[in-house]
Amino acid sequence: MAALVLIGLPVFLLCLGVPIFVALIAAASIGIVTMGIGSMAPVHVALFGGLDNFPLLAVPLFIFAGEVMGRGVTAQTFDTALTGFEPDQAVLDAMGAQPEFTTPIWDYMAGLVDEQRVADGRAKLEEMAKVVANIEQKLGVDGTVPIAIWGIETDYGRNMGKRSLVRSLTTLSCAGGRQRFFRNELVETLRIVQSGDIAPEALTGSWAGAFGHTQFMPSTYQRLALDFDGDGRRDLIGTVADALGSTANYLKRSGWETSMPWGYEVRLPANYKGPSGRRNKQLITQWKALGIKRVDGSELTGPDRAALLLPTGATGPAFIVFRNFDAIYSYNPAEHYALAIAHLSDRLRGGGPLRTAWPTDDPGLSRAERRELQQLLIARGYDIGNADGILGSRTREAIKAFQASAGLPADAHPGTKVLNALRAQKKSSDK
Ligand SMILES: [Ca+2]
Repeated sequence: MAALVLIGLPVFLLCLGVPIFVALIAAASIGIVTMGIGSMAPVHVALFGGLDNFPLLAVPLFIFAGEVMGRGVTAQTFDTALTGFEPDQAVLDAMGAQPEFTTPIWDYMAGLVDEQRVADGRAKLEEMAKVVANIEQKLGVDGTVPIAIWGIETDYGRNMGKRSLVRSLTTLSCAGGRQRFFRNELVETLRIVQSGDIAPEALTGSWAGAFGHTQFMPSTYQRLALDFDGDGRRDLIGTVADALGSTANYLKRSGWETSMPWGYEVRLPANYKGPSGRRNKQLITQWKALGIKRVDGSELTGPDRAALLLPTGATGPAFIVFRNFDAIYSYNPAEHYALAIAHLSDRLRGGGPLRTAWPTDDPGLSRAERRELQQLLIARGYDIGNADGILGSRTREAIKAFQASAGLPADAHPGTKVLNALRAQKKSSDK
């Protein structure tokens, strides 16, 4: 009956051309009679929320309310969380935005696995030694991998995202192309609020609803989050131990094999033309027979089934990867991402940089170098805002203009070449 009134009546009245607020009031009146005041939270929200500029959102919000009530979220939770709700246009813009540039893997890796992130991660590994040991003992997962995920997802908790999860997800539940997906995430968010595990005002994250030190989605939280420090709350924002333990639990549930490597860098025989690809698993003996060696020249070892990963074909770094690589991949299904996590975890354990160079004459920049590049551009009078290390369209335009003025190929690539050219010009002008 509740769903019928909440959904059916306003939609029916709207079809007849009745204005939205009249339809809602009508539903409210009948709702009060049939369901009691407590269930009228969605009406309250729809009528008194900040929907002035988005009147059409009242309808999906209303439909959503019916769904929420059926899934264990109380009217009080809904009302408290959503009264005064104002849609966030920036969130819709972020969802609609296309990536501006394609980033070559050498740029991607240079920014994600730079010396600063390695040094910070090694310090964190020491600081969280007890948690890491617990992860290895209780979950059987290599503790450096959740630390690496932490470092790459939020720079060890520095950038967890400041957008209200409820506001972002309510906006995406009512508008845009993936409403069904985001409605489910919103329901799970409201259930987190209702449980008291994380205070609503602390529940902030990315525009798409990922939150906490390692950026869980709310539905993932409900499935996999652990109270790893044992204080009675699963708090992935306020408690690093909970975030790391939950991330390790994610890896475990994704098939992590205890005491096994994710993989390692290898060296191909000359003119290698054999199979490759993450899904193309073969016996390790078959890879050996093709002449593939570890990068230090030793024989391949590890689990039986392995794949050969060639991110830039036969000419760049090559990797033999095992099932644990797939577990990392499942955290964020992109091979470049999984490789950055895997490589950073090796670096945290004391390993060095990749031995094989990427096939480029213009390698990528660390975050410190990106900021330096921007500072040099600003010093030359280019208006690119702050030197924040984010290489957006203004930085690219400035690079292109500088390249043209310096007689370089104007490819706008924010790499080592343009940085060195800027450094050289500064040196000569400093004299
Ligand atoms: Ca806890």
